[in-house]
Amino acid sequence: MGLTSQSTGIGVLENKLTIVKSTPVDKVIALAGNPNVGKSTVFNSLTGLNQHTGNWPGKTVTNAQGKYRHKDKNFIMVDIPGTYSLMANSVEEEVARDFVCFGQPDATVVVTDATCLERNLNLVLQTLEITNKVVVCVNLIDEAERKKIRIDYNKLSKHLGVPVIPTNARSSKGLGELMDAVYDISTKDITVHPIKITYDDIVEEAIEMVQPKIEDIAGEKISSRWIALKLLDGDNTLLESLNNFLGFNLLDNIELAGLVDTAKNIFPITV
Ligand SMILES: Nc1nc2c(ncn2[C@@H]2O[C@H](COP(=O)(O)OP(=O)(O)O)[C@@H](O)[C@H]2O)c(=O)[nH]1
Ligand SMILES: [Mg+2]
Repeated sequence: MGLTSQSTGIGVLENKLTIVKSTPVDKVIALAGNPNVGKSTVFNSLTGLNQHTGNWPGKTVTNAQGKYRHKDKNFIMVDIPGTYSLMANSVEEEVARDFVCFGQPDATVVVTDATCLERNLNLVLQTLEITNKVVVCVNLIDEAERKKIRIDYNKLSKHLGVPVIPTNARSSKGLGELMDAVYDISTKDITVHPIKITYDDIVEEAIEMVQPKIEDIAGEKISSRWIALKLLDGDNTLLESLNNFLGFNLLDNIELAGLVDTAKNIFPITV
């Protein structure tokens, strides 16, 4: 901000969400989560008065961005819409999915509710299909303690293959540790090994048919496995966003279009 401020357009749909960075090395962090898990409380505790709100470009969905400094770096926290899934069944889900996938955040924090963790893990697993750079925040631990729910965070972290940090956002407990994990994931070249969701053999074979070609065309900027799943599923809103992100129509590639058709014909599946 001020004289040193600079804006970076992040390609989300046709329009750009403007992320205001103070320096080029600022890290962009997406804050995802089911509704009512304390996402805004985490966001407000971290960013305080350093925030501004607007709408997502072309959408009547509120967007809040805020700045937080941790150690030697600035983090731009982006409060993406609260959703139960990233299946794009609503505008909120579409915006959330597009930001996690095409906004290229340096990390995504998925805030979850410790009192009903299992239900929240759905969004965590969906996010992990799109990106490796994930930190899971298990919030409302005071409520869970009150209900005598005990969670083995280390075990959960080992299972998921990404950091899992317990927090009580209302009292700011654990937020330092949360930002330590975010710092490490977004600034260091650490390799995480997130859990891989494997589907039925028939789906896996279909993915195998189309994934290498997608990787050839789209490179490493997006998860080719996830795009393969979505192409097989015929998810049109995703295709639109993907083509905008890439700057060309993926299925204009005749070889890929052929492979997708063949895979769909051989394996008539809905994933
Ligand atoms: N007890 C407790 N309440 C919390 C915690 N985090 C958030 N809350 C409360 O949970 C409610 C929903 O929080 P909010 O941040 O609006 O959730 P969001 O919908 O995910 O943005 C609010 O009343 C918060 O004060 C927490 O760690 N412990
Ligand atoms: Mg909120």
